[in-house]
Amino acid sequence: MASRLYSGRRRRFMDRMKDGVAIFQSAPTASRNGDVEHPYRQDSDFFYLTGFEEPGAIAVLSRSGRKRTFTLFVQPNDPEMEVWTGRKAGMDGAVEKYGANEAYARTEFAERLPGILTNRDRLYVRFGKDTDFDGTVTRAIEALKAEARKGVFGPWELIDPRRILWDMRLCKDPQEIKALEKACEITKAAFGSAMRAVRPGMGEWELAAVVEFEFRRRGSPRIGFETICASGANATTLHYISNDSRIGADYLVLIDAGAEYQMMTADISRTFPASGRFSEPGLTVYKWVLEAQKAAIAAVRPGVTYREVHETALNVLCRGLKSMGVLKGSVAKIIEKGAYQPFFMHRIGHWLGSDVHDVGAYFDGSKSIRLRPGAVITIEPGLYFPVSDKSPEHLRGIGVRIEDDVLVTSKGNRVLTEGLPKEPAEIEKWMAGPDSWWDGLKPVSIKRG
Ligand SMILES: [Mn+2]
Repeated sequence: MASRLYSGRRRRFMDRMKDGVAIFQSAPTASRNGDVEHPYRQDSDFFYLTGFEEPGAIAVLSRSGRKRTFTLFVQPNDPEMEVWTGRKAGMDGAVEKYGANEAYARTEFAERLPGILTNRDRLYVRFGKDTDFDGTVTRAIEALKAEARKGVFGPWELIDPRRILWDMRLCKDPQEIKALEKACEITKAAFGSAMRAVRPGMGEWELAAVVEFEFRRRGSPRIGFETICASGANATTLHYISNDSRIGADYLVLIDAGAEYQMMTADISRTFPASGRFSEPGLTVYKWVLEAQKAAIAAVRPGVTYREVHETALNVLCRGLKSMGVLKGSVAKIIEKGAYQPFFMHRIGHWLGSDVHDVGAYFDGSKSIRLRPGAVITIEPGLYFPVSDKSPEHLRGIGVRIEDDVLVTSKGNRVLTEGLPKEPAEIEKWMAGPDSWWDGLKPVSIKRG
């Protein structure tokens, strides 16, 4: 079943490539310390085309007229090693489970590559990630060129396959959307729990643990990126991940986190008061960010440029900065001079998918790209007032970001993270909810009835 999904993607990739060979490499393993490795996660491109999650693999796609083949090089079965590491797919699994036409041991790749490339015009390959792999490929090409007098040639054209693949990955297929919906559902539940679990005086690390605990127990194998749990002035650091301060009673807490599910990650930010009640001046800042976020979401539809969505939010934020007395002059002038930049220094959002900052172009030449149905974009305006004399005194230490995940549909958009409170009154009501998260801990992995 699942293998059909990946064979469909391979077919669509090969439809777009010219006659030739395309080679993809799995993600490398990474040493952590001693003989311990970091948890393994497959390369997003490799997974997209193969569904194969083991390290030490290479996929070869070949197109020659109407003939198309898929070859996998994998780690062979090794009963002695598998006592330690668990069962591997091996060559049989590569064929039976992953739909390869042929499968070989990874160790045979260098030896077989010249044969694979013989008299093929084009090679689609990504260089620059692994010098051993790069060397193997370039040696094979040079070896074939050395045989020119025998009528043998190797690929003349080297093409980066990401040009095709990243365009494919930008517009999600139904299975990707389904996985993303589940990732969003898990992430929403975790944020809901965190809002009810927060207590003044608690460590940011503990609140971050609540979020990740909810991710894991709801079936997410891993986080999509490091959890940001930033209270008070820490929220003015965009990618604050040390999560090692205590949450003050009058602080706002900014959580930016995402669960991964079937290799797709959600990415949500919410900002809420540790006390459960918003207070000034944080509330006013919050309301402006929320208005900007809603305006930007409303602007998301096919044909609109990324830049237009960004500027929709930017306009509202600049009106807010003016209204709060942070900046003076007309909104047009504020934007022209970039006077808002100390307080809003990032863009409206990014493509979302298998990578949190997902692949796909933002520009077509020098022009901002137009949104296409199937693309998923985060909409995450923020206002940040670092503790410095650049910020007005009464706003120092306030950081607010509100982020939802928005699918571009044929007619407009669908917010995949819909339903997680973000209106101030909704947040307060949710946080005052009757059941304490701490008392209500029950397993979710046991199905009853
Ligand atoms: Mn984001």
